[in-house]
Amino acid sequence: MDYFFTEEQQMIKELAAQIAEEKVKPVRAELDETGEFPWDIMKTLAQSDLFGLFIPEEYGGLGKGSLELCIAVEEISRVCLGVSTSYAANALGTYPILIIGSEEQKKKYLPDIASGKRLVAFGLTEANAGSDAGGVQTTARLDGNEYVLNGTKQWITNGGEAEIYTIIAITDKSKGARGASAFIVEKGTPGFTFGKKEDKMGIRASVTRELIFDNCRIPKENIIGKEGMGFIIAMKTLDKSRTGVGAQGVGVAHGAFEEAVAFARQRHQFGHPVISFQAVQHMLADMAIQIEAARSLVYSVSRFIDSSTKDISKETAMAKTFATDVAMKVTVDAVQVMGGAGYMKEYPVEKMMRDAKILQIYEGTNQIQRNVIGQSLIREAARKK
Ligand code: COS
Repeated sequence: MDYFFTEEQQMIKELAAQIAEEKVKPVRAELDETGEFPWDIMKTLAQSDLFGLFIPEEYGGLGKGSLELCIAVEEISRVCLGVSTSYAANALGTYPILIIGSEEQKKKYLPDIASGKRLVAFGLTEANAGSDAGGVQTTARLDGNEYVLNGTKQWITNGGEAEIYTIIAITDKSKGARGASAFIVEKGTPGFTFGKKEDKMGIRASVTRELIFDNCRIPKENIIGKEGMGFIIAMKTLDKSRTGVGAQGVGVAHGAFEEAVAFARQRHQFGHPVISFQAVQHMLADMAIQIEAARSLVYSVSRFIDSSTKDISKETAMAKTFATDVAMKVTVDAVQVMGGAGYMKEYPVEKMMRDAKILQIYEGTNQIQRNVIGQSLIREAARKK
C-alpha cells in the first residue's frame, strides 16, 4: 500500500526502522528477560532527534505531528513493544504541557524533552482511579507559594526513570472530577519517591513504578493551566495519545505477521511448506487484511488530528480500539501459524503475544473506548435532531 508519505515522513519511517533492526532487535529478548530499562536505545533515539518529533520547532523539536509520531512508534513496535512503550510514554507525559502549559513552562521543559535529555511520565492512575479517571485521591493543597502533594500513583510507565512528571491531583475535594488539577513535578523534589518496580507479563523493557508523594512541596507556578482543569487536561492528553497506542498495535501485529510468514515458508509438513496449505494461507490473509485496515485507520485519524481543530475523542478511541484488538488477534494467530515453535521463547512471537495484551488495557481499556465512542454517538444524534 502507498500511504502517500512525504519525503520527510518516509525518512522518519526508515530511520526508526533502522534503529529498531540494528539496536533493538539484537537485545529485545534479553530486555524481556531482565526487565532492564533500555537506556542505550533511548540515547540512540535521542541522538536521532526522534524525541522531538511532535514538539514545535521554537522549543527545540522538529515541529511534526501525530502522524510522524505514529510512524516512528509503529516501526519500533514492530520489533519491541516494551521499547516503544518507554519511548511513546514521553509524548503522553508531555501533552499536558504542550496542550495548555504556560509559555514559561514550555520554554523550561520542552527543549530538554525534545532533545531526549530528560524523560517524561504521566501520572493519572491510582489504586482507585483507573477507568474512573475522576476518582483520583492524590491531593494538592495550596500553602503560600507552594502546592503540597500527598498520595500515591500506580502503574506509571517510565516511573523512576523519567525526570519530569505531569501529575493529576485534587485541589478541591468538594467538586469531584472538576476539582482536579494538573502539575509538573520534578524527580528529586523532597517528598517525591518511587515504589517497587512492577513485574509484568509483557512490555518488560518498559519500567512501571508507583509514584509516592508525601508532603511533596512544589512551586505554585508548576500548576498546568488553572485549578479545576485537571480532568479535562487528562482527557485531552489521552485523546492525543491514544492514536499512538493504535500505532503500537499496528507495529506489533505487523512484526508478528512477518515472523509467521517467514516461518510458514521454511517449515515443511506432509512434504510441502506449510504456507502452501490453504488453511494457513487463509489465516495469513485475514491477518494481512486486519493489519492494513488498522494501519489505514491509525494514519487517517492521525492526519485528522494534525489538520483539524474539531473534537477528536471518538476517532482516537476508534483507532486505539480497532488497532489494538487487531494486535491481540494477529499475535495470537501468529503463534498458531507457527504451532509449537510459536509457543517457544526461541521465537519472538510468544513475547509479541504477551506484549500485545497491554494495548487493550492501558490508556483506557477498550471497553472504556467503546463508552467514549458510544457517548459521542449519542451527542451527535442529539445535535442532528
Ligand atoms: N475532551 C474534553 N472534555 C471531556 C472529554 C474530552 N475527551 N471527556 C470528557 N470531557 C468532559 C465532559 O464533557 C464533562 O464535562 P461537563 O461536566 O461540562 O459535562 C466532563 O469532562 C466529565 O465527563 P464524563 O461525565 O464523561 O466523565 P466520566 O467520569 O463519566 O468519565 C471517561 C469519562 C470514562 C471517558 C473517562 O473517565 C476516561 O477516559 N477514563 C479512562 C481513563 C484512562 O484512560 N485511564 C488509563 C490510565 S491513564 S494512562
